[in-house]
Amino acid sequence: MKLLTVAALLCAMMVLTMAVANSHLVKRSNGCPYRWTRHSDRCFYYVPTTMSWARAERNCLSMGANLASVHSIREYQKIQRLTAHYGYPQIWIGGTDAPQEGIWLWSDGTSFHYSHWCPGEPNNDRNQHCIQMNYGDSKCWDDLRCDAHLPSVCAKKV
Ligand SMILES: [Ca+2]
Ligand SMILES: [Ca+2]
Repeated sequence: MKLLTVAALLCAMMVLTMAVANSHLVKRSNGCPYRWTRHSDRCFYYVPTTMSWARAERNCLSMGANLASVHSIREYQKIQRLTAHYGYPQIWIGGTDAPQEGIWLWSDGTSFHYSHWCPGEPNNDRNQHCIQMNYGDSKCWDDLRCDAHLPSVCAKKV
C-alpha cells in the first residue's frame, strides 16, 4: 500500500513537472503560448535575462522560436510595446551581419527589407555584427558586438 502511495505521488510529480516544462507549448485563445503576445501571424515573447546574441538565439530556439525579425514600423512598435513595462531597455533582435560584413540577415531566414537604424548606424565599430533595438533617444537600431549581454525578444509563427 505504501509503495502504491509513493508511486502515485511520483506520477503526480512527473505530470506536474511535464506541465511546467510544456507550459510554453500550451496554446491559448490568441493562438499563442501562455505569456506570448500575438501580432499578425506571429507570437512574441520578451526574455528579461541578459545574454549574448548567440545564447539569446539558442534560448529562443529551445522554445521553437527565433530572435524576432522585424519587417515594418508597425511590427517594430508592437515589439517596443512589449519592452515598455521594463523601461524600453536595449535588447537583441534577430538581425546579424556576422557571416559577411554589411550583409544583414534575420536568424529566422526571412528577408531583410525593413530597417530602423539610428543615424550613423550601423557603423561596425570594432566589429559589431548584431542588432540591438531601443538604442538612444529615438529608440532606433544599432549594431553592437554580439558578445554583449542584453535581454531579447523571441518570435514564432502562430
Ligand atoms: Ca558588422
Ligand atoms: Ca554600432
